[in-house]
Amino acid sequence: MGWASRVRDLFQQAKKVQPCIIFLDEIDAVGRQRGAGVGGGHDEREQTLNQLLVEMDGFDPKQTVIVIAASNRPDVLDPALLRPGRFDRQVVVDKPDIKGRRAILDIHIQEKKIDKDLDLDVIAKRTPGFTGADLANLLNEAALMAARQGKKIIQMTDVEAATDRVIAGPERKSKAMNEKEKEIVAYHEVGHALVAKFCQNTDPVHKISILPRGRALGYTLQLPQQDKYLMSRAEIEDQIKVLMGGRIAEDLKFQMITSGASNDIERATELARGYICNYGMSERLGARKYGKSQGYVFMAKDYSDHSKDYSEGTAREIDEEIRRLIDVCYAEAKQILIDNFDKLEEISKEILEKEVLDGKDFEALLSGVSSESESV
Ligand code: NHX
Ligand code: ZN
Repeated sequence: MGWASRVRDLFQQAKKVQPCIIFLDEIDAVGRQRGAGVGGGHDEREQTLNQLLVEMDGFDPKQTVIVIAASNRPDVLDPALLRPGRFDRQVVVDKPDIKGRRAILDIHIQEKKIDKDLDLDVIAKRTPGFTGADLANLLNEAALMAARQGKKIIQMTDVEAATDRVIAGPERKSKAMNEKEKEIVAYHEVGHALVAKFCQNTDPVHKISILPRGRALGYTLQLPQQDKYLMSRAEIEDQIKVLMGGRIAEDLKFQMITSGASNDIERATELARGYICNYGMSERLGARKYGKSQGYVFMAKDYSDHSKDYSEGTAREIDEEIRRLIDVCYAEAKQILIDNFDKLEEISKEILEKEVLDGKDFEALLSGVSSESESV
């Protein structure tokens, strides 16, 4: 039986057993705009889509069959699908906010044994940007961490370790690092953390680590105090300064720079491009969009096709402006690290010993109290 006749069959069955709901997941697989495929030859798919359109038209309002579909790409759907009488209402399901994450965590802990110290509010707060699937994965990882230690219940420390793993990748304890490189990593990370500390418009430092994880040899984690949906101009500028902080610290301490800052530089460049080309924040280039993006971001990967819709002269101006913005941020971050070089030294030495500092340790070192003397 072909797919078109299966669609017919599905709707016939639905009418027999009504009231019922037909749920079509990933509707874009069949519902993509017709005639858009390269080279055509999507006959089977078009017939399936046509059949679906026909069935939805043939709906008698007295019938109690409801059709719901889900897609991550509503923008590519055939407009015929979205006409009145078909899928005529769209419900946007965003990533969950802090309350949503709390509620989702509640569901996923049902089938798990957890310690009474597990604070779901704290976990919800520490996981901005996580989807429902990420949160389920987080608790599964936490359960594995607990099991690996022979524990029967999940504790807060397991969730903490699992969060790091989900955000930054698996720990690579076995990765042998020579002393010189460890030192470079330490200064690089503390460079990020100090610039973050001394900029006004950044999220607080939550953790600094020089234990290799995933592709990174070290990382500095900042966490927003609450869910945020907008970035101000000052926040973008400060974020670029923070990203430059790692490279600058290497340079100030060792009078040499390494390839390690590649990811920081890539992210800073993307921020600067967004600032100028998408958010209209550059005074020189004004509030205009530069470049047509067939915007589409899937699983945090940008598959946009950035096509040029400006002159060669403007292209040069954009390149100059990106460079100028990064240079200005670099200079400001450098001044912060020069002014605080003693702290860079002190905290880098501390992290070389401890390997991980949390936000509290970092703050304590900054105010000149060591965490040990505080806890005694
Ligand atoms: C390499 N890795 O590729 C080595 C193993 C500068 C102290 N030869 O900036 O680890 O150099 O603040 C996502 C996340 C590439 C994608 C991290 C792609 C890191 C990370 C290169 C620390 N922390 N760089 C950093 C780092 C490297 C890299 C990534 C990524 C280092 C730096 C990676
Ligand atoms: Zn870095």
